[in-house]
Amino acid sequence: MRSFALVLGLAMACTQQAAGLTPPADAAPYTACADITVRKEIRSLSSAEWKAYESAVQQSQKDKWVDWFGYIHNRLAVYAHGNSNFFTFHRKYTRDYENVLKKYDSSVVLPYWNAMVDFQSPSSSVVLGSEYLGGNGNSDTNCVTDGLASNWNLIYPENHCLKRQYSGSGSIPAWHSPEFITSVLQVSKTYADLRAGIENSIHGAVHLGLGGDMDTMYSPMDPVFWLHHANCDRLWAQWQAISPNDRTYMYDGTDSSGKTVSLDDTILASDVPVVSVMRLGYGDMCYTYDTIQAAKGNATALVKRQKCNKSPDQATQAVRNLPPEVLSTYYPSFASNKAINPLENEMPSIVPGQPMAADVKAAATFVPPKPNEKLRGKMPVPSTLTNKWITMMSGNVTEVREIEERACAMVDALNKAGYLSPYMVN
Ligand SMILES: [Cu+2]
Repeated sequence: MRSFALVLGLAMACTQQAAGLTPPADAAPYTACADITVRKEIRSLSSAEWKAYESAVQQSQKDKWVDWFGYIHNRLAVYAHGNSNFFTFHRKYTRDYENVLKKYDSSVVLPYWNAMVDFQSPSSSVVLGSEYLGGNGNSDTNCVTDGLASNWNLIYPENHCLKRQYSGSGSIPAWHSPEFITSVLQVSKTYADLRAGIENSIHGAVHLGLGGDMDTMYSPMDPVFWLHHANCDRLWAQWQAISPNDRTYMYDGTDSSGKTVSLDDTILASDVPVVSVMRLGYGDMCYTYDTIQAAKGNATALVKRQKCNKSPDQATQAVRNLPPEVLSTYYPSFASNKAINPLENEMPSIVPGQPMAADVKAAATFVPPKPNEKLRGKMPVPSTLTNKWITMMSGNVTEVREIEERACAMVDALNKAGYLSPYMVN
């Protein structure tokens, strides 16, 4: 195994010492990054970007970094899940892995996977296709035999092949829609609200739906983990950016021991304070996301996608036309008549079935599918978390079930209103 000291050294070299506590948003103690890279949705990567990413990931596996990150995650299971450490730990941790990839190729930027747009039929996503991250494991052994992680042999916690075992006998049951996550972004008033809303919904559903290694505490060994966690991190960053003055340093709730969290808590495995990861674009957090950049008006990556797809405004309009009582319960920002803040709107222009831009030929001829009229009022309720998973995640069953009830009630309300999700095309 690669030396642990090297990893810690890398993590520490990339950060600075804490200079103060509870800084207001306009007085960050970390210096602004000279270069800020933009994490893009995986389907937006060019062929060259995809190849560079794939190659760096392969090398990180050969050099056993993948095993190392699996080991760290397993060791910190209780600390990092089911409490306020969830977002802060995983932000630092995914950044550390991205920094490892940059050692192989400094041009590499971690992509994210917006799994919500694939909610109706996750296993049909091109992201889980054999040219990209690969699909379900083999029916006998559950070993993944296609895609980026095809036939990966891992040594932690013992010698094994990378496994996936879709939870719906050969496919993945529906998970959380862009409509639900849009609602979570709009109704969450505190950091703790948002953490509970994301960790217990799409976060858990993707882990459980893919199964195999993703359904263990060494789940980072599956490359899907990083794209999925970048997506969760994006949702936090986007929520912060909605109201940066209040939310950049908003950190509340409790940690795994029940203690109220603080910005000067140390993030385990990296020894940096929480305050150092709160603000993207500062310290070692030299990245942002395409959706945040687009909201600020610098939208090159998104504009490209919108050219061939329907305007995201059309998708949003369908939600805005919901009855006022549904809007005020689930979409308070849409209910108030003010102009829509794109950061509060998780209805992207990516559509199910959309090919990777890296697949130049398929992308050029792609015709976005129309929503299936027969499914009007028939949005599926997202899958729920198992007790086994909640226990493994040190989750709070009451908190999880409350989020699940909200998800179910929202789907009911949308269906009663005769809503047809633009992402339901099958
Ligand atoms: Cu985790």
